[in-house]
Amino acid sequence: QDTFQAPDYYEIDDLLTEEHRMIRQAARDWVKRDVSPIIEEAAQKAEFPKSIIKGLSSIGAFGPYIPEEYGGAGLDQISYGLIMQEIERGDSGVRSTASVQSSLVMFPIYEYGTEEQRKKFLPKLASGEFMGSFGLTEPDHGSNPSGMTTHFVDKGDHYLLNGAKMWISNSPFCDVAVVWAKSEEGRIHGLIVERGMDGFSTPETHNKWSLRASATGELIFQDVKVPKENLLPGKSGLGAPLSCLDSARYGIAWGAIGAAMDCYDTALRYSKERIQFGKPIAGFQLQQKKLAEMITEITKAQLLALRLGQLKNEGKASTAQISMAKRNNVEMAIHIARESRQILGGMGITGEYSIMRHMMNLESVITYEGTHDIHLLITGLDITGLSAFK
Ligand code: TGC
Ligand code: FAD
Repeated sequence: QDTFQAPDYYEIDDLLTEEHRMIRQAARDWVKRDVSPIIEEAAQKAEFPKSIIKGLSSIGAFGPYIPEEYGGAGLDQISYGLIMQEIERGDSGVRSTASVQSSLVMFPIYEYGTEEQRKKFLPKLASGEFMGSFGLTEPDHGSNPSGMTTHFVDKGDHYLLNGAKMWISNSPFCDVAVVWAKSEEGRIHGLIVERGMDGFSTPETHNKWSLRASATGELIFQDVKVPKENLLPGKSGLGAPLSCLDSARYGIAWGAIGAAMDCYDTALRYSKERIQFGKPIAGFQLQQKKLAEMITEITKAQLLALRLGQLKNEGKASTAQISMAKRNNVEMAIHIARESRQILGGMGITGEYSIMRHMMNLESVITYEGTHDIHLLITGLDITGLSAFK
């Protein structure tokens, strides 16, 4: 890892500000110091490394763009992207933890919460004192969250919540969960459910081959009494959780570049050092084709992410544009991980190198936050005006 150089084939760094570069460097240094040395063992043991929580907070990864008065880092969208890129260079599961905390928990509380909710939860989420999870997916409703059955009933002084969420990042250790559930009228609302509420449990999902250093689990609600002040009043309907996904998907579009960079960098260095048939394998045309295609795809992905960041900063990025970047960049990364793995031959399957871990992680990343197929259909709808979902 010591020799890691971030590929910058098109001098994209020149388009960043000094502040962007400093923020990226701080994140990169932290990943190198506190994540890279421990992450392989954590993944092998399938344990979430709680030791990283403080560091994630210190580099601004919890609420990068949430205003400082609520504990956030008050940064722009490109800084947010660069932080996600550096974290995912370390591990997609670590980036997941940050994505959920920032875009799926802090964002809805900031955007749709009351001032009391903001003050109560955001500073503690920003510092990592509270960890959050986001419950949208259910056992029978993944790509089609509008069909969710988790629901709540108005009981006068509280809501009574019943149902179950599945595949929830951070659930096993979360202090708070932003949960999407239907009212008696069938309208989707966000509720803040707190650990310790009777009837609320968070069993962990075991035996994953992917995102092993991230804790995934369920959120189960059995007659949970949720105080009325825990409803997010600012927005209802499926658009509320989908707008959170816009923010998280944007971060993933950058994050995937980090995983791809790490795989490319590892494969490039290995191929120059590994001698077969009397010369470095980097000198063989088939290996050069792989490496040349990798740097080309990374460069295209960097440009896509940066332009999207500019649009986001201007408040102009559409859901469809974000969706395209998430889909393209994650597919790019998973392809590069697979090609890099081959360049390392047998060594590529070991934990001595990060590639196989990235490759397995990216199988989740290409599925969560909308599957690759769903994102193709979002673009399809955008360019044809015809919905192919239903
Ligand atoms: P559709 O009819 O398109 O939309 C329903 C309503 O929502 C509005 N809307 C949006 N509003 C704000 N922001 C957006 N991005 C919005 N997109 C849509 C829309 O205008 C409509 O409003 P209204 O007033 O007309 O009702 O909804 P649909 O049921 O047809 O579904 C569309 C579809 C399939 C694209 C959507 O359901 C979808 O994206 N499905 C994929 C599900 C998904 O991504 N789940 C992610 C779960 S969270 C997760 O994976 C976290 S992993 C995190 C980690 O570990 O890093
Ligand atoms: P399904 O929706 O059952 O899809 C199965 C297959 O069918 C896919 O290939 C899909 O592309 C395809 N398909 C579905 N509908 C269509 C269609 N209309 N046209 C064509 N093909 C279609 N969710 C949360 O709410 N919070 C989290 O924190 C969270 N974290 C996650 C962490 C991990 C590690 C994983 C794996 C998932 C996580 N998810 C989370 C859930 C994730 O968002 C869902 O897995 C994802 O949305 C897909 O849903 P599904 O798994 O039910 O697949």
